Amino acid sequence: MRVDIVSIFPEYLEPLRLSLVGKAVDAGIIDLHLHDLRAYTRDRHRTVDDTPYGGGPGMVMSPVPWGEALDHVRADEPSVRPTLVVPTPSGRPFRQATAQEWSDRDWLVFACGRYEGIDARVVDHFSGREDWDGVCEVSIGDYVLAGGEAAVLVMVEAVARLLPGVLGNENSAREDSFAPGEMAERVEGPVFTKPPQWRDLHVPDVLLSGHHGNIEQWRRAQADARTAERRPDLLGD
Ligand code: 6GU
Repeated sequence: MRVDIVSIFPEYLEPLRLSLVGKAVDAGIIDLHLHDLRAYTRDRHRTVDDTPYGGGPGMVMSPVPWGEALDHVRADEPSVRPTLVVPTPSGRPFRQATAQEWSDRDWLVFACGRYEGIDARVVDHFSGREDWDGVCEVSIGDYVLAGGEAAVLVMVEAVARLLPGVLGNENSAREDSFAPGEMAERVEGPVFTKPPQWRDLHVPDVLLSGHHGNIEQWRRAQADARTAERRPDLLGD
C-alpha cells in the first residue's frame, strides 16, 4: 500500500518509521512518502494560510498550495487512483471498520490541516476528480487537536496492523476490540502473563486450568462486564 502525507510539519510523521509501522515500511509493505506543503508555495514567505472570508477567529489554509501539492503527489503514480483523507474534528468518525476498508485500498493520501482548517473548495474539487478515488473527511474522536498530524499517526497505525504480513500473529488482529465477528462492538477484558503471583495479586485460576472452553467463556464474560462498565454506548438498549 502506498501512503502519502502532506503537512507543514512533515517531521511530525517521522515516528511512522519506528516500531510496527516502521517495520512495515522497511519490509516494503507500506510505501511511505512525506511531503512539506510549503514546498508547493510560490511566494517569498511560503504562505499557507489567510484570513477567513466572512470574518471570525483564526486562519484558514489556502486552497492554492493544497491544489499544487495534491496534483504533484497524484502525478507520481499514474496507474493507481488514490483516496484522499482529510482529518478534521468535523469529519465522519474513524472506526475499526474504516481501518478495515482502507486496508484494502492501494493508495491513501492524507492532507493534514492546521489552524481553522482547509478552504472547503479543496475537498469539493478532489471529490469530483476522476483520477482520485473519493475524499473522506474523518475525525478520530470528540475533542479538538491543533492539526491533523496526530490523527494521521493514529489512522495509519490502525490501518498498517491490518495489512497482511505486518502482525506477527495473524490472529491478534482477529480478536481485537471492535474487530468484526466475535468481538464486534465489545472491548477486550484483562490479560495476564507470568509470574502466576505478583506482589499480592494472583492470576485467575481459570487461565491456569488449561480448560479452553472455560477460558473462552470467562474471557467473554470479562469482555461483557468491562463493556457494560466502560462503554455502555456499544451495547445499545
Ligand atoms: Cl482528524 N483532526 C483534528 N484537527 N482534530 C481532531 C480530529 C482530527 N479528530 C478529532 N479531533
